[in-house]
Formats: sequence, structure tokens, C-alpha cells
Amino acid sequence: MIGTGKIILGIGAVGAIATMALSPGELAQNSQTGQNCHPSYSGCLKPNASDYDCRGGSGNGPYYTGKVRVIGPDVFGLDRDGDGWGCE
Ligand SMILES: [Ca+2]
Repeated sequence: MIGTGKIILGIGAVGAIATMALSPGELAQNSQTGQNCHPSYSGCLKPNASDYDCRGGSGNGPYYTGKVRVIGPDVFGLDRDGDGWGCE
């Protein structure tokens, strides 16, 4: 319970700072990690997609992407060689 209280306080503090002084760059970064983008990929893939495949490849979709930075668990299997870049 103590831990939960600390988390709520932390979010409140971050929100206050963000409202007061947030540069355009930070705003853009925030929108990329928002609910509309998948947290594992930097190219803003849909977070609720059933699968992504590489554009121009032999995958069956339903969604396709070009080269994309993989910044979290590679749930769509786009980065086969594990170097952090998918669909190279
Ligand atoms: Ca790769």
C-alpha cells in the first residue's frame, strides 16, 4: 500500500513538471510512447495489432512496416538477428 501511494505521487509530480516546461522534442517523444503506439517499436506501430510483417516481404500481415527500431520485446518477430533493427 505504501508503494502504491508513492507511485501515484510520482505520476503527479511528473505531470506537474510536464505542464510547466516541456520542450517540443519531449512532447513528440511522449506521444510516441502513448497509447497509440506500440511500446516495443520506435516507428509507432499499432499497439493492438495482431501481427506486423515487413513491407515487401512474404508475411501475411495484417499490418506491414518498413525498417523499424526495436526498443522492447520483439513480439512481432521483426528483428530476426536481434541487433535492434527490424525489417532491415
Ligand atoms: Ca535486425
